[in-house]
Amino acid sequence: MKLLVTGGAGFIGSNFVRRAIRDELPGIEGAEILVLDALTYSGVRANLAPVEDDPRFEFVHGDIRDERLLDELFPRVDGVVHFAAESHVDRSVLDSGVFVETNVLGTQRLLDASLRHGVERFVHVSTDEVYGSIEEGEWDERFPLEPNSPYAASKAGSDLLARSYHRTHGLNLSITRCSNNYGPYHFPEKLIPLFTTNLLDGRRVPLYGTGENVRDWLHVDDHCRGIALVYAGGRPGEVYNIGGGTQLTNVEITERILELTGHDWSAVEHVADRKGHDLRYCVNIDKIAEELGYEPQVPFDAGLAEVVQWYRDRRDWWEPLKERAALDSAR
Ligand code: NAD
Ligand code: TDX
Repeated sequence: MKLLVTGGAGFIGSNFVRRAIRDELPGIEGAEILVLDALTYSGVRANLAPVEDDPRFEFVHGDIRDERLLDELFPRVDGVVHFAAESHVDRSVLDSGVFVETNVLGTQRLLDASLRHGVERFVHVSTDEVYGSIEEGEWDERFPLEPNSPYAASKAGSDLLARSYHRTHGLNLSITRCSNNYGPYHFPEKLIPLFTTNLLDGRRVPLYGTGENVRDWLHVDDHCRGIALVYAGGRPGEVYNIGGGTQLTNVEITERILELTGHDWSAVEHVADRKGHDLRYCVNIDKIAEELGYEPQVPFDAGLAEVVQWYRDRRDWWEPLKERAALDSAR
């Protein structure tokens, strides 16, 4: 079996690829992996260094919107796991154009190529942010989609488009909607890696608004295991929530990172809130648990401590990325 993994040089996609090649993902053991990645600012080739020389691994530098390239690659693969996206909410607030281009148009190009070349299976990696924000209770997969940020709206567009290719064309496709991930190789613009690396450098961290917003933090290993289970055993046309991590307010997660890096609240700068900031996310995971036997395995406190240690050890990975980001924003 050969899988096309789009966005395989990003945070979650590269975790999926590294672990697939090491046969750590249930149901897809032995799979060959062809990564298609445009290496945007968040795509980092070094994320794939641990598997670069494996005969089951291949990398193609290219864009999911490039139909000619897709026609070259698709005859060589059996299935698709689609991670590639613009993924940062704050960037979508500043400029949403590329979010529509990549997340909506790019997904449509992949879906059409899948039909043209008769791929056997497609998993579309969506997000819990498509549901919007929920003050209390949990979303199950039947909740209406009420995305609030342009990022979430573009993901909802691609999620619904993916669903339509199953309903209209019978494409063997399932959709995953996961909560907030954390782990190594997380690009240092998102809360956990930004705060950790700033604090390791003795710099302050920007906490938006009241800090009372709640996120459900799941280790990236658990997310990727859930995706593999859905690829191997999920029902066509179905959506599967993935989550079941640890619910924390931003104040609480900040407190833990401060402790792990040896700082106190004087390192925190209270800044203006994110526009349209979702208050709370909370997914119900009964469906994937009952149908596919999924449950999260990484305990949050141990997982977070390991991740902070990873950032201590891997300045070689994150320092150049932060320097490049600083140069880009100065332009
Ligand atoms: P990321 O930004 O780290 O990685 C995105 C990858 O996609 C990068 O390697 C980038 O180069 C690539 N890419 C972007 N545009 C491309 C294009 N046009 N053609 C080919 N490649 C392109 O993002 P991530 O956090 O790893 O997220 C991966 C997926 O998981 C996304 O679809 C995201 O919506 C979803 N998701 C993320 C989270 C989270 O907490 N990070 C949670 C749920 C779902
Ligand atoms: O500097 C910051 N200060 C701050 O208070 C940043 C970057 C974030 N925050 C807050 C905003 C959120 O309430 O922290 C929370 C987490 O923010 P992000 O790390 O940007 O994640 P979020 O907006 O929740 O979205 C993430 O989870 C769902 C991913 O980036 C998405 O790709 C995924 O779909």
